[in-house]
Amino acid sequence: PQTIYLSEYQPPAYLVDHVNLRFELFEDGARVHSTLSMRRNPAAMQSGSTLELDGDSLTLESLALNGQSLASDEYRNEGDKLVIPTVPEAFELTVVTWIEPQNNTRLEGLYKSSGMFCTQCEAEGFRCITYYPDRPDVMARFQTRVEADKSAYPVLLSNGNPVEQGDLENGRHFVTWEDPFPKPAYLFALVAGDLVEKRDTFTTCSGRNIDLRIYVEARNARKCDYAMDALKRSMRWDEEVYGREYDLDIFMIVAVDDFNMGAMENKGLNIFNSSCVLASQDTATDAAFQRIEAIVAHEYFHNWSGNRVTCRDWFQLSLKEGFTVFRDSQFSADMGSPTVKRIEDVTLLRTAQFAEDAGPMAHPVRPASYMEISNFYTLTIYEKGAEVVRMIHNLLGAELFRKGSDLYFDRHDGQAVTTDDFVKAMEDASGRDLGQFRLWYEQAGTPVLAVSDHYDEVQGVYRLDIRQSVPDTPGQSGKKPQHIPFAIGLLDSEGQPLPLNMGAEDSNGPAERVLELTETQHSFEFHGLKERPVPSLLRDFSAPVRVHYPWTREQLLFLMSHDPDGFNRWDAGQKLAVDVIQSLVDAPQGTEIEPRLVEAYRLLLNDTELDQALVAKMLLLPSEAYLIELSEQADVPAIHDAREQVLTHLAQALRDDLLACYQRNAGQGDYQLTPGAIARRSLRNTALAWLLHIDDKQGRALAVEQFEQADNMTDRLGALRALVNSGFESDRIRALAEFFERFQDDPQVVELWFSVQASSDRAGQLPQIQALLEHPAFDWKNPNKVRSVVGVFAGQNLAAFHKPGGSGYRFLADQVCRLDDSNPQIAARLVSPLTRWKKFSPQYSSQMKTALERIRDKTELSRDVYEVVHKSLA
Ligand code: B3K
Ligand code: ZN
Repeated sequence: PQTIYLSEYQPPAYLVDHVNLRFELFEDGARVHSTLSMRRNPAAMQSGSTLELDGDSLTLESLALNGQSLASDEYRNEGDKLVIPTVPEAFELTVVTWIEPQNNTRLEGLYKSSGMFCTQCEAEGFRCITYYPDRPDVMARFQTRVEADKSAYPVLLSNGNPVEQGDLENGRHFVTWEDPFPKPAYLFALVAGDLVEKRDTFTTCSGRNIDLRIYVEARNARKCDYAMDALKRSMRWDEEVYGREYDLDIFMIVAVDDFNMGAMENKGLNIFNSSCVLASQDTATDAAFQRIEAIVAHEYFHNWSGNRVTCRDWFQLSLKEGFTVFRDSQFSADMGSPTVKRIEDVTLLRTAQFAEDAGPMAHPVRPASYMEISNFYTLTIYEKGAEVVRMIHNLLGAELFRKGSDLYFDRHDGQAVTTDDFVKAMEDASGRDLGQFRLWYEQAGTPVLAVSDHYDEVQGVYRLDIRQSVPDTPGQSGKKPQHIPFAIGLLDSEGQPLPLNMGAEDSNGPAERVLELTETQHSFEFHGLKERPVPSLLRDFSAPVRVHYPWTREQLLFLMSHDPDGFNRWDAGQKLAVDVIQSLVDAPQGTEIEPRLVEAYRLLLNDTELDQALVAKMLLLPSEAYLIELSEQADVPAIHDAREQVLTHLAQALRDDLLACYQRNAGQGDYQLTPGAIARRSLRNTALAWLLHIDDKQGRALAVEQFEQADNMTDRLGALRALVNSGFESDRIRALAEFFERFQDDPQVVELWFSVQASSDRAGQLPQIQALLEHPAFDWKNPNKVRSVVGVFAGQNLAAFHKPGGSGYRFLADQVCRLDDSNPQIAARLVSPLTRWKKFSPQYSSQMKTALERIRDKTELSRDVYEVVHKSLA
């Protein structure tokens, strides 16, 4: 496969002003008639008059230029390109292609899912529909006529507004849609199916009434309310916080069962993976509701950050994704608890994005090259990209940031632009120089801050010395220091914030400062301190960096109960737990477990004053994945055992406190989705999990009762999970069977059922995983099912996956090879746990490498898997 370079970007040679599409949908295929009004791009760099269009898996039926059919020697069909050597300055091109959506297992372009037709065109799916300059900097107005059998496909949708509809011969009908906004082809969408619609309206800030519709299969009609509510809140929020009003008369969401990603922001017609939009109290967990709220918001926010202003090329993907993730996380923070949202975002970032940034696929937020763009929908583009925008927000302050975003939308409305254009708008609006800051887009790798401190008793001066380094990553070494906002505070021995006086004469300095690091080495002095302070570093995780500071357990315990920064309070607890667990890895049997950790958790369990949502988060031990990420040469079973040992010890020592916590937070009144109610459910389910972890009899009775009586999925699943992970084998088997029996007709719940087992080291050992793949409810063609068994096993059941002997690795390699032929995008994503092979101790890494080689040697490897495997082995 070829590598594509940002440095080789050239503007398109031809532009498309208008696209007229007509789809004839049939059971054995679809005929696509496309008429493109094109003209030479005045900004084109190359001379000549050759037109090249992209195509993939298309059968060309006819081709005409300005109404004249082209003879076979007037064009070349090169498989993935259609080349017309000579075209006029402006012309109309008519192309007819035949495609087979019913056989499309890649789920890119037009395909069928549970009997309906739907599309996924980002990044390069439109070329699977018709020949087209399939690149985001070609923006055109689309008119789309969809024709299909009326009884099988009563609902026919595309982007924009419906302008005409009617009946045709043979029981067929059509609807024509017109999208007034020029858009790149990746935002095109079409849906045809037997769907019911849930309607609502939204009145915009300028008083326009928008027709809102969610389309689902009839059986899901009762599962749309939450998404609709989230949509309306998102629309209001984007008006209030960003001044962005919706622009079409109608906004539609469609739920689709077979979908490679979470959702897609097609103009006016968002298509969602069912699991990211459908929810009801009895079928969706609190986490699922929150995910739905975030994704509905995310896709809606793309209407401005992505659609009205789009990407010039795919190297700029973070322009829309990083910014939009930042926007949706601000929204979620505003809807619930900001601290908890921050903890969740940072947990994902530090566990998975830091790992990506330290592995063979590490790439900058704005990559310089790729083979397959689908592989670059990564945590770095999304989550690190969002952190970069967040730092700009914090450096500028909310007001100037808003000025900057207004300028950006204003200046670039209707254009396809670059991350640099975004930064420039922020600079121009604020007057700040973000020159060095731009390195965040160019340099891969997580910067490391080595911090040490010194206290001069006589002078009353406390000094922080900070050394910055950015690690080498594939293809990049010798990096420059980056511009890092480093938020800090200092506490006295009572836990009171101290004024940060940076000059000897200062007094009454602020309690928190953002130190701006721009050099390799900085020293900061704080004056007028009567005692050695406790530092609170990188408050609220002000930058996506690793901080190394020689924390003592006393300091961490102190911060855990005193830091006014909620995030750092949580983080101190995590650091302490990490330290305790790490000290047990490979320690002799019977090594004492830090008694102060137990006491800290006891305090937490009984703390009814502190925000319960924060308490719920603080009680969760750092995950195995995070512990692996922090270690040099991970021995997963050893890490797993050490963590289990701590959990067992805590549960035994705190048994009565856990029971009390459970009772105190037991179900009260109606199910609510407020942060307080969510926190209560989280607390009681954590307590239950811990009690069952030590096979507590009373805990077992509570779990069985909760499992049977629960009026919501969070509690039912919490009880199921606790039972499944306990030693009560007959309860586990019975609960799993009952759960399946009850919910077998609901695919979203069946996915939960699969993943509870696949993530459990009791119910998810390899033979059990293999049995799940044979289960009648499992379906290789459905990405959610594949993820909930294979993905969850390799990504969350780490001790089972890394079982000595390498059986887990061989298993994953086999599944990747099997999926590569049908769905390369999903196959490439599944490889990810193997790509980090260098991170593990030799007995594991050599077998992981062997598994990668097995995949490499498969015949006819897709470009997607090829890139990931070859880069990992390089
Ligand atoms: N933009 C889509 C992702 C499409 C991925 C294509 N491989 C969803 C989102 O980020 O909103
Ligand atoms: Zn997005």
